[in-house]
Amino acid sequence: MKLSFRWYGISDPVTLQNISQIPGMRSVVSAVYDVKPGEVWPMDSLNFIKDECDKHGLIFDIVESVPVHEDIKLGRGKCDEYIDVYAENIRRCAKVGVKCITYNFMPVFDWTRTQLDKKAKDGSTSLVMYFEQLNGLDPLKDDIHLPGWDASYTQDEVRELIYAYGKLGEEGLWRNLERFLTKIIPVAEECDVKMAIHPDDPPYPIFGLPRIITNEQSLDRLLKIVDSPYNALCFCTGSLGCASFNDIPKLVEKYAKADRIAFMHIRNVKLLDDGSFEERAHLSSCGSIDAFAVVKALVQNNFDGYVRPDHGRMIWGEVGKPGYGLYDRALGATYINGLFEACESLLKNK
Ligand code: DNO
Repeated sequence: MKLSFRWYGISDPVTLQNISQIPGMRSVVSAVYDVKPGEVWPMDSLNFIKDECDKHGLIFDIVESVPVHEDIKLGRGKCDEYIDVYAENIRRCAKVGVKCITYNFMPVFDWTRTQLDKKAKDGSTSLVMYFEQLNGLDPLKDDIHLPGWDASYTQDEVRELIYAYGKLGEEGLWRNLERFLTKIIPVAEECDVKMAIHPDDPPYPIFGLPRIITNEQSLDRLLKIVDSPYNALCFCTGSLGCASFNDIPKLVEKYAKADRIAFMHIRNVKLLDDGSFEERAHLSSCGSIDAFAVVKALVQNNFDGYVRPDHGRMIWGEVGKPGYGLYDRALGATYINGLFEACESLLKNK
């Protein structure tokens, strides 16, 4: 496996030097953040990230994310033009050595949480999603700004998009994903860049918006749209794992065996009785995900893709981007290294 760490660029309080000091760290996961969805990424910006990583002995070979314009997801407006721009961005990323691009096909919003700084008994804080905080909110009526949502939309734009997605429905969204992938994957193949779709987080509809990358059936359907190793998964244990219908180690085993996982996001969540969840430390005993079983399934299937520790808690007084501080993610990386070392040596000596 190739260990990686997400870096939000030069303004990230977590520096590349910090990242390079984490044992076993190989790759940097980053993106061009100052360009809107649907626009071409300047080569200068990509080269800048690459050069900065080079200086620190790290490799910039994963992008997370090249965002998919809402017109592509809705199959309207300048959809085809935006798909061409997307293809050009794949080519440009490939030019600086990128081998994997993560994206998602979630309508309007990326991940959804109701609070970003829920304090645990030990004083650490983490991201949580409590249904009791969500219920009763109606985005068509209320002025809602949930943490993590793109603040660049006005409330009227959000309402218009929610109506449009309501009309489109799940099958419409699948159709548009198919149109996107059948054009994009041949370019990815040509450029030797694996496209890794991130599952919907959480993997069920929120506010009636369709969500389609949610469970085994939908992952199978997605992979069949274009049956190519370049049409791959970013398997996020925390996103798929916050619904009790997903058996995470079983799914990892299935898709690792089929060689369709390009990128693993490893983190832990604690599922609560009403379906709410809290993000927890990476260690299996801290939450509902069996990280050992996940890593064992990867090692048994000779997984050689990318892995990154995902959201960490805020600990030791760190101030920074919720989920993306240095300390708890570095602990996660070290834990992941330990699991891989143990599983690899157990398997070798068997
Ligand atoms: C959350 C991340 C997601 C992910 C995108 C990929 O922290 O896992 O925002 O980067 O969904 O497009």
